[in-house]
Amino acid sequence: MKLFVYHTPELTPNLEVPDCAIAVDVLRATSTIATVLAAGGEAVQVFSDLEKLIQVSEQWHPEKRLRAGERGGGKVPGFELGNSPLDCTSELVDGRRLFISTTNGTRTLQRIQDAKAVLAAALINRASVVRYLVDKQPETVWIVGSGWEGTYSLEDTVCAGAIAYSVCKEMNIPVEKIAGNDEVVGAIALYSYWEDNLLGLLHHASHGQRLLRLNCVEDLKYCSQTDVLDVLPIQHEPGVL
Ligand code: 3SL
Repeated sequence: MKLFVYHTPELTPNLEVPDCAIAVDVLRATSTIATVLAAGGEAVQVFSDLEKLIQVSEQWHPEKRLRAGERGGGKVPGFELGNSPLDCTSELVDGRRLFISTTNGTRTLQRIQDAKAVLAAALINRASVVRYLVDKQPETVWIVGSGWEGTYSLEDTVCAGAIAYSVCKEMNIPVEKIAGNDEVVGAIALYSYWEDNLLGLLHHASHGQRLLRLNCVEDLKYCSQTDVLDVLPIQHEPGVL
Protein backbone atom coordinates (compact mmCIF):
# COMPACT_ATOMS: atom_id res chain seq x y z
CA MET A 1 0.00 0.00 0.00
CA LYS A 2 1.21 3.54 -0.82
CA LEU A 3 -0.44 6.51 0.89
CA PHE A 4 -0.54 9.99 -0.63
CA VAL A 5 -1.78 13.06 1.22
CA TYR A 6 -3.12 16.04 -0.77
CA HIS A 7 -3.99 19.17 1.15
CA THR A 8 -6.76 20.27 -1.20
CA PRO A 9 -8.79 18.61 -3.96
CA GLU A 10 -7.11 20.91 -6.51
CA LEU A 11 -3.72 19.32 -5.71
CA THR A 12 -4.74 15.78 -6.70
CA PRO A 13 -3.21 14.50 -9.98
CA ASN A 14 -5.52 15.03 -12.95
CA LEU A 15 -5.10 11.91 -14.98
CA GLU A 16 -4.79 9.28 -12.26
CA VAL A 17 -7.44 7.23 -10.50
CA PRO A 18 -6.36 5.65 -7.19
CA ASP A 19 -7.65 2.37 -5.80
CA CYS A 20 -9.02 4.24 -2.83
CA ALA A 21 -9.61 7.94 -2.21
CA ILE A 22 -10.56 9.36 1.16
CA ALA A 23 -12.16 12.79 1.56
CA VAL A 24 -11.41 14.59 4.81
CA ASP A 25 -13.25 17.65 6.07
CA VAL A 26 -13.04 17.51 9.85
CA LEU A 27 -14.75 20.94 10.14
CA ARG A 28 -17.32 19.82 9.34
CA ALA A 29 -18.65 18.03 6.25
CA THR A 30 -17.15 14.57 6.73
CA SER A 31 -17.86 14.72 10.47
CA THR A 32 -21.51 15.44 9.58
CA ILE A 33 -21.64 12.65 6.97
CA ALA A 34 -20.24 10.08 9.42
CA THR A 35 -22.69 11.25 12.09
CA VAL A 36 -25.72 10.99 9.78
CA LEU A 37 -24.85 7.47 8.68
CA ALA A 38 -24.09 6.35 12.24
CA ALA A 39 -27.47 7.76 13.30
CA GLY A 40 -29.35 5.63 10.75
CA GLY A 41 -29.52 7.94 7.75
CA GLU A 42 -30.50 6.01 4.60
CA ALA A 43 -27.64 7.60 2.62
CA VAL A 44 -25.88 10.89 2.07
CA GLN A 45 -25.88 12.42 -1.41
CA VAL A 46 -23.38 15.20 -2.01
CA PHE A 47 -23.54 18.20 -4.34
CA SER A 48 -21.24 21.10 -5.06
CA ASP A 49 -24.12 22.99 -6.63
CA LEU A 50 -27.17 24.11 -4.62
CA GLU A 51 -29.52 24.30 -7.63
CA LYS A 52 -28.71 20.74 -8.63
CA LEU A 53 -29.27 19.58 -5.04
CA ILE A 54 -32.74 21.13 -5.01
CA GLN A 55 -33.59 19.65 -8.40
CA VAL A 56 -32.50 16.08 -7.51
CA SER A 57 -33.97 16.10 -4.00
CA GLU A 58 -37.35 17.25 -5.36
CA GLN A 59 -37.70 13.76 -6.83
CA TRP A 60 -37.47 12.25 -3.36
CA HIS A 61 -40.42 11.82 -0.98
CA PRO A 62 -40.43 14.88 1.36
CA GLU A 63 -40.66 12.68 4.45
CA LYS A 64 -37.68 10.62 3.33
CA ARG A 65 -35.30 13.50 2.65
CA LEU A 66 -33.43 16.24 4.45
CA ARG A 67 -31.64 19.12 2.79
CA ALA A 68 -28.47 20.51 4.28
CA GLY A 69 -26.70 23.54 2.87
CA GLU A 70 -23.73 25.52 4.16
CA ARG A 71 -21.97 28.55 2.74
CA GLY A 72 -19.35 30.52 4.66
CA GLY A 73 -20.10 28.41 7.75
CA GLY A 74 -23.76 29.47 7.87
CA LYS A 75 -26.97 27.63 6.95
CA VAL A 76 -28.35 28.21 3.45
CA PRO A 77 -31.80 29.86 3.79
CA GLY A 78 -34.67 27.49 3.03
CA PHE A 79 -32.76 24.32 3.91
CA GLU A 80 -33.72 22.23 6.95
CA LEU A 81 -30.12 21.92 8.11
CA GLY A 82 -26.80 23.70 7.88
CA ASN A 83 -23.68 21.63 8.42
CA SER A 84 -23.60 20.99 12.15
CA PRO A 85 -23.19 17.33 13.03
CA LEU A 86 -24.86 18.12 16.36
CA ASP A 87 -28.18 18.70 14.58
CA CYS A 88 -28.10 15.22 13.04
CA THR A 89 -29.87 13.28 15.77
CA SER A 90 -31.20 9.79 15.06
CA GLU A 91 -34.76 11.12 15.66
CA LEU A 92 -34.26 13.45 12.73
CA VAL A 93 -32.17 11.48 10.27
CA ASP A 94 -33.17 7.84 10.80
CA GLY A 95 -34.32 6.33 7.48
CA ARG A 96 -33.94 9.60 5.58
CA ARG A 97 -31.51 10.59 2.85
CA LEU A 98 -29.40 13.69 3.47
CA PHE A 99 -28.87 15.86 0.39
CA ILE A 100 -25.94 18.10 1.26
CA SER A 101 -23.85 20.86 -0.26
CA THR A 102 -21.02 22.59 1.64
CA THR A 103 -18.33 25.07 0.67
CA ASN A 104 -15.42 22.62 0.44
CA GLY A 105 -16.13 19.08 1.71
CA THR A 106 -18.75 18.04 -0.81
CA ARG A 107 -16.55 19.44 -3.60
CA THR A 108 -13.75 17.13 -2.44
CA LEU A 109 -16.05 14.11 -2.58
CA GLN A 110 -17.11 15.05 -6.09
CA ARG A 111 -13.49 15.53 -7.17
CA ILE A 112 -12.53 11.98 -6.12
CA GLN A 113 -15.75 10.18 -7.08
CA ASP A 114 -14.09 8.16 -9.88
CA ALA A 115 -11.70 6.33 -7.56
CA LYS A 116 -12.33 2.60 -7.23
CA ALA A 117 -13.36 3.10 -3.61
CA VAL A 118 -14.36 6.43 -2.11
CA LEU A 119 -14.56 7.00 1.64
CA ALA A 120 -15.32 9.94 3.92
CA ALA A 121 -13.14 10.28 7.00
CA ALA A 122 -13.02 12.52 10.04
CA LEU A 123 -11.36 12.17 13.41
CA ILE A 124 -14.57 10.73 14.88
CA ASN A 125 -14.54 7.68 12.54
CA ARG A 126 -10.78 7.36 11.98
CA ALA A 127 -10.57 3.79 13.34
CA SER A 128 -13.25 2.48 10.92
CA VAL A 129 -11.39 3.95 7.95
CA VAL A 130 -8.08 2.52 9.15
CA ARG A 131 -9.68 -0.90 9.62
CA TYR A 132 -10.92 -0.78 6.01
CA LEU A 133 -7.43 0.08 4.71
CA VAL A 134 -5.73 -2.63 6.76
CA ASP A 135 -8.30 -5.27 5.70
CA LYS A 136 -8.51 -4.39 1.99
CA GLN A 137 -4.93 -3.22 1.45
CA PRO A 138 -5.64 -1.03 -1.62
CA GLU A 139 -2.45 -0.40 -3.60
CA THR A 140 -2.73 3.39 -3.93
CA VAL A 141 -4.60 5.50 -1.41
CA TRP A 142 -5.20 9.24 -1.61
CA ILE A 143 -6.14 11.08 1.56
CA VAL A 144 -7.53 14.40 0.36
CA GLY A 145 -8.05 17.37 2.66
CA SER A 146 -10.81 19.80 1.76
CA GLY A 147 -9.02 22.92 2.97
CA TRP A 148 -10.83 26.22 2.59
CA GLU A 149 -11.48 27.51 -0.93
CA GLY A 150 -8.25 26.06 -2.30
CA THR A 151 -6.05 26.71 0.72
CA TYR A 152 -4.43 24.43 3.31
CA SER A 153 -6.17 23.49 6.54
CA LEU A 154 -4.56 22.25 9.75
CA GLU A 155 -7.54 20.15 10.84
CA ASP A 156 -7.71 18.09 7.64
CA THR A 157 -3.95 17.54 7.65
CA VAL A 158 -3.97 16.38 11.27
CA CYS A 159 -6.72 13.88 10.42
CA ALA A 160 -4.75 12.64 7.40
CA GLY A 161 -1.81 12.19 9.77
CA ALA A 162 -3.99 10.36 12.31
CA ILE A 163 -5.07 7.91 9.61
CA ALA A 164 -1.55 7.38 8.23
CA TYR A 165 -0.07 7.02 11.72
CA SER A 166 -2.62 4.42 12.69
CA VAL A 167 -2.21 2.43 9.44
CA CYS A 168 1.57 2.22 10.06
CA LYS A 169 0.96 1.13 13.64
CA GLU A 170 -1.66 -1.52 12.78
CA MET A 171 0.44 -2.93 9.93
CA ASN A 172 3.63 -2.61 11.90
CA ILE A 173 5.49 -0.87 9.08
CA PRO A 174 7.65 2.28 9.16
CA VAL A 175 6.29 5.41 7.54
CA GLU A 176 9.09 5.43 4.91
CA LYS A 177 7.68 2.18 3.50
CA ILE A 178 4.18 3.49 3.06
CA ALA A 179 4.58 7.21 2.29
CA GLY A 180 3.95 7.97 -1.39
CA ASN A 181 4.71 11.69 -0.95
CA ASP A 182 6.35 14.02 1.56
CA GLU A 183 2.98 15.29 2.74
CA VAL A 184 2.35 11.94 4.49
CA VAL A 185 5.44 12.42 6.68
CA GLY A 186 4.45 16.03 7.41
CA ALA A 187 0.89 15.02 8.32
CA ILE A 188 2.10 12.32 10.72
CA ALA A 189 4.48 14.81 12.36
CA LEU A 190 1.61 17.28 12.83
CA TYR A 191 -0.59 14.58 14.36
CA SER A 192 2.19 13.35 16.67
CA TYR A 193 2.67 16.89 17.99
CA TRP A 194 -1.06 17.59 18.59
CA GLU A 195 -2.35 14.09 19.35
CA ASP A 196 -3.15 14.90 23.00
CA ASN A 197 -4.68 18.30 22.27
CA LEU A 198 -6.70 18.00 19.07
CA LEU A 199 -9.31 20.39 20.42
CA GLY A 200 -6.53 22.94 20.94
CA LEU A 201 -5.50 22.51 17.31
CA LEU A 202 -9.08 23.01 16.08
CA HIS A 203 -9.31 26.21 18.16
CA HIS A 204 -6.04 27.41 16.62
CA ALA A 205 -6.97 26.57 13.02
CA SER A 206 -8.29 29.43 10.87
CA HIS A 207 -11.53 27.62 10.02
CA GLY A 208 -11.94 26.67 13.68
CA GLN A 209 -11.73 30.38 14.49
CA ARG A 210 -14.29 31.16 11.80
CA LEU A 211 -16.66 28.64 13.39
CA LEU A 212 -16.01 30.02 16.88
CA ARG A 213 -17.08 33.45 15.61
CA LEU A 214 -20.33 31.72 14.55
CA ASN A 215 -20.76 30.30 18.10
CA CYS A 216 -19.95 26.72 17.08
CA VAL A 217 -17.77 25.89 20.08
CA GLU A 218 -19.64 22.62 20.72
CA ASP A 219 -19.09 21.55 17.10
CA LEU A 220 -15.33 21.89 17.58
CA LYS A 221 -15.49 19.78 20.73
CA TYR A 222 -17.48 17.08 18.98
CA CYS A 223 -15.31 17.02 15.85
CA SER A 224 -12.07 16.83 17.86
CA GLN A 225 -12.89 13.40 19.31
CA THR A 226 -11.14 10.36 17.83
CA ASP A 227 -12.64 6.95 17.04
CA VAL A 228 -16.03 7.53 18.66
CA LEU A 229 -18.18 6.38 15.70
CA ASP A 230 -17.98 2.92 14.23
CA VAL A 231 -19.12 3.88 10.74
CA LEU A 232 -17.56 3.67 7.28
CA PRO A 233 -19.06 6.15 4.81
CA ILE A 234 -18.33 4.48 1.45
CA GLN A 235 -19.58 5.53 -1.97
CA HIS A 236 -22.21 3.20 -3.51
CA GLU A 237 -22.79 5.21 -6.66
CA PRO A 238 -21.19 8.49 -7.76
CA GLY A 239 -21.90 11.11 -5.10
CA VAL A 240 -23.89 8.76 -2.83
CA LEU A 241 -22.44 7.31 0.38
O1 3SL B 1 -16.30 23.74 3.85
C1 3SL B 1 -17.07 22.85 4.13
O2 3SL B 1 -17.35 21.94 3.40
C2 3SL B 1 -17.77 22.92 5.47
O3 3SL B 1 -17.53 21.77 6.17
C3 3SL B 1 -17.48 24.20 6.16
S1 3SL B 1 -18.35 24.43 7.65
O4 3SL B 1 -17.60 23.83 8.74
O5 3SL B 1 -19.66 23.89 7.59
O6 3SL B 1 -18.40 25.87 7.85
